[in-house]
Amino acid sequence: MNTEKGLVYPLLLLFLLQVSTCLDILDQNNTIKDGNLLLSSGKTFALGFFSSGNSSNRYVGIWYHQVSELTVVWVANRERPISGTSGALSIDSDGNLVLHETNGSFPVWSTNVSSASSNDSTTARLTDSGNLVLVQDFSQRLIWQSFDYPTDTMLPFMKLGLNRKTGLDRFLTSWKSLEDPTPGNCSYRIDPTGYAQLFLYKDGVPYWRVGSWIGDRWSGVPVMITPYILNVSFVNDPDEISIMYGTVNPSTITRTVLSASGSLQRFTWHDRDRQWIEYWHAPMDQCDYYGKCGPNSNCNLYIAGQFECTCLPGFEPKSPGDWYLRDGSAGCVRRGGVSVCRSGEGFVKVALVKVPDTSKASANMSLSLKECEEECLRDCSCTAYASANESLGGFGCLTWHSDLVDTRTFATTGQDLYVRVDAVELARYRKTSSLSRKATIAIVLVSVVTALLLASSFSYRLVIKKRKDRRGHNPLMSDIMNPTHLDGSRSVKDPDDGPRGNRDVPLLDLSTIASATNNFSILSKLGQGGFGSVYKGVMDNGTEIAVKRLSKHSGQGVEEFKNEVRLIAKLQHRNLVRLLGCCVEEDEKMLIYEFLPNKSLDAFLFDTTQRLTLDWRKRFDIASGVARGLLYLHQDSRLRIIHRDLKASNILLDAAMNPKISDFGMARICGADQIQGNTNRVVGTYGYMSPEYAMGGIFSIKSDVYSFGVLLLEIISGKRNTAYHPENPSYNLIGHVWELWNEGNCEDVIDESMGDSCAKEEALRCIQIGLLCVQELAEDRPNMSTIVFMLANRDVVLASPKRPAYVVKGRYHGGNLSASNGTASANDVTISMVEGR
Ligand SMILES: *[C@@H]1O[C@H](CO)[C@@H](O)[C@H](O)[C@H]1NC(C)=O
Ligand SMILES: *[C@@H]1O[C@H](CO)[C@@H](O)[C@H](O)[C@H]1NC(C)=O
Ligand SMILES: *[C@@H]1O[C@H](CO)[C@@H](O)[C@H](O)[C@H]1NC(C)=O
Ligand SMILES: *[C@@H]1O[C@H](CO)[C@@H](O)[C@H](O)[C@H]1NC(C)=O
Ligand SMILES: *[C@@H]1O[C@H](CO)[C@@H](O)[C@H](O)[C@H]1NC(C)=O
Ligand SMILES: *[C@@H]1O[C@H](CO)[C@@H](O)[C@H](O)[C@H]1NC(C)=O
Ligand SMILES: *[C@@H]1O[C@H](CO)[C@@H](O)[C@H](O)[C@H]1NC(C)=O
Ligand SMILES: *[C@@H]1O[C@H](CO)[C@@H](O)[C@H](O)[C@H]1NC(C)=O
Ligand SMILES: CC(=O)N[C@H]1CO[C@H](CO)[C@@H](O)[C@@H]1O
Repeated sequence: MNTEKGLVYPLLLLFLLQVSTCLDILDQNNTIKDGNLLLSSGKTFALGFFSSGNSSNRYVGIWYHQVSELTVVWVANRERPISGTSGALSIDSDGNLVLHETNGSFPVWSTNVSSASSNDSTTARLTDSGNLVLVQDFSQRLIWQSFDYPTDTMLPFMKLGLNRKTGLDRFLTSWKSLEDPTPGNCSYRIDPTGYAQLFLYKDGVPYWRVGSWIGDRWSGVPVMITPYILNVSFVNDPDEISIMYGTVNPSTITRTVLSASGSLQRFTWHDRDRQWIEYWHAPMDQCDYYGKCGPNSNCNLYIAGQFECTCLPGFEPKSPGDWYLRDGSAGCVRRGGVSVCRSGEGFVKVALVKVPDTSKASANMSLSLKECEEECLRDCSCTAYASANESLGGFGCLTWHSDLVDTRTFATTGQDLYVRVDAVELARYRKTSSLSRKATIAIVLVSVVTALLLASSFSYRLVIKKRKDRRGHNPLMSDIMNPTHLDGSRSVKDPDDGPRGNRDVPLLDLSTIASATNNFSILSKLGQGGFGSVYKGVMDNGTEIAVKRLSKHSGQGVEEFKNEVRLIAKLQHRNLVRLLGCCVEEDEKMLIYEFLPNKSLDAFLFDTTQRLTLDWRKRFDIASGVARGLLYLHQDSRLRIIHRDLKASNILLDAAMNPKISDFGMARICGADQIQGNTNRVVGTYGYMSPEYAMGGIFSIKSDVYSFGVLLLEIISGKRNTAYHPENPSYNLIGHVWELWNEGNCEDVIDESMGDSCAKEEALRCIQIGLLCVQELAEDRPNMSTIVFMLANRDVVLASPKRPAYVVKGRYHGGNLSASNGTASANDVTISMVEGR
């Protein structure tokens, strides 16, 4: 009897839960019991009771009603869960929303608005943006809303920030763990002190500084990757200081979550895959962590992908011993024995930075940058200045009067910070900057000459700017580059590695490789590339490997080579070929990769019979995989690798036809001198090269985006970019696609051999994405995260592509030459210096 009862009861309960009542509104006459739901009018959101993880604790929360995965965006009683299913949410006689555990007992949770108790009754309703609102029936006055009490999720149209009138401060607080809604240790809020900033705090101290709103973005987020998804409105007036996001496309389902571990993540719901896709997260790299390098110091990422602390101009390490041991946290102090007060001092510009913490800075929006300098110079306590708002070419004045904390450099976008230095330091910088100005002029001249050469002859002579060797200038850097303990050891180890990523790269003997490849016999040879030959090998244990034997004349030293390999070997992603080891012996340098039995993408795509095996779905998956691999190289890996030679023959396919990018990081491994290779050409393949790269040797992540665009168009069309000239021999595939695009005949581009498998609309979208990638101006091209997002989300409205650039043999079809070279100068040269290493 007993056992039967025990069985029937849960079944009954289950039944009750399934036939749960759904309400539209909650008023004095009804109650939401455990199992009932309150739905928003468009049924987008639901409010009800839920449990999380294995716990039997019940919480009242709001979640997406139409998303198949239970995704809670708000919790009422996060601090006081209900232990059984006896909870009930109702409106009490005061007009407040109250949650009772059992009838009549003291409420577990309440909206607790004192002014609710009036002669006017109230009604609670859930809006389609996920806001639970409590409104007086007669006056229609909003007396309470859940958007004012956010938990860990920020939804579109929800405001974060301070209402200066009422003192209400809205901020996110993480859950305690993935399964426990109790408030955790992380928060995300606006700090209004000084020049207001947005912060992510962990355990009450700053963890990541998002920075100030500087007109079009946050100072600590170099690229707003969101314009396709979210638009931001920032308000700072006497009434309030707040931010709010709106969705550009109303049908996009997106949320921003502060995870229990302190990561701010943005997701969109991808209906086809029935999953949330993260399209952005922060903090993203070492330099994002607040004050990583201590005061008066600057954190850089770009050299060897590691972070590097450098003292700001005029400062020196406070604790040189720690500094050499790569602990920069003590920061820097002003060089001893110098005066920066009325003794010929001045300012040195530090470009492309996230300006220091402004919570103690003063702002005066009515000053220009020039006036700002004068103001700062006049005041001996002023340590630095910068413009406060980057809109309209920069205006407003920020001045710092104490330590400069949490400065970092970005690769592509950043502000200029002017740091006060003494007269001697100033003279030193004046000298170097006039030198570098000369260098810039030389580069522009070289580019123009190159362009002329290109235009007048059919031969390509590509010039790569000689990178300045910055090594040795910095103690940390030399430590990375000359790790003495490597000598004689049989494996290359990263001294910086934490316990997690501690992976040694095996150093293999030349004899082992020789025997695996039959002494590099011609029969084992798989191919020949710009960097050397590739052989197939079989190790004694039967493992198949691919051996890349680099051509001998590389300007790089052995240790340097090993270091690069060590770094590259750490990149792991399902869309990258895995580097298994290396071999350095007798002026031989070899890289050992996993062997992939299927051939490269070009062998399928451009072969009349093989291409039949590539239906649309496969092609789309290959393109998406390549995009994700490239995104990882650009953004998610610590190294920020620019591939520079992305093309169909560098995309290998595994047994399941998953794409794997090969040859990434070759420019690093081989050193800059190797870039020109033995064929007198820049690394990179004609047809895949962006104009700024082909013409001026200027490469950036946007050059890879260009190559990706070409690849995408090739995948859709099944035709090589270079080999395409039906009517007009001077046109390549891009020119052809662009022509059809303008005529509205893009369907003609799609490879017929895909037959009915082709989802025409999706293919047309991909063509548009491809055209966006090959736009003439690098800044117009989307970055890889946007591309991944656009590929994954069919609802995203795509921009209209502008005219592409197509470089064909001997001719450059695009805007006028001087303009494209002129705009490429200052910033892009910086990019090549910064990212080229
Ligand atoms: C509740 O029910 C009573 C009696 O049916 C009705 O008079 C009253 O208007 C209802 N109140 C609300 C807020 O609907
Ligand atoms: C939840 O229960 C399952 C099965 O009993 C167990 O494997 C899992 O580890 C539990 N999860 C947590 C967070 O306790
Ligand atoms: C309501 O607010 C008062 C004071 O602000 C507080 O003492 C009380 O505990 C609150 N009640 C609930 C249910 O939160
Ligand atoms: C409630 O009382 C206020 C005055 O205290 C009055 O102005 C208002 O009309 C009343 N509302 C209702 C619905 O009776
Ligand atoms: C939160 O902070 C407290 C005190 O600083 C600490 O004991 C606890 O481990 C932290 N919890 C998490 C999840 O980090
Ligand atoms: C920056 O300037 C622009 C243009 O005047 C303005 O719209 C924006 O609100 C300003 N931002 C701040 C934070 O002052
Ligand atoms: C975002 O863009 C949409 C459409 O362009 C617009 O309706 C909305 O007001 C904008 N929202 C914000 C917060 O700027
Ligand atoms: C900003 O600078 C102007 C010109 O120097 C000055 O008149 C004004 O008082 C300053 N404003 C603030 C808030 O300091
Ligand atoms: C009026 C009413 O239903 N009271 C119940 C409240 O809950 C307790 C225990 O859960 C019951 O014993 C009461 O009968």
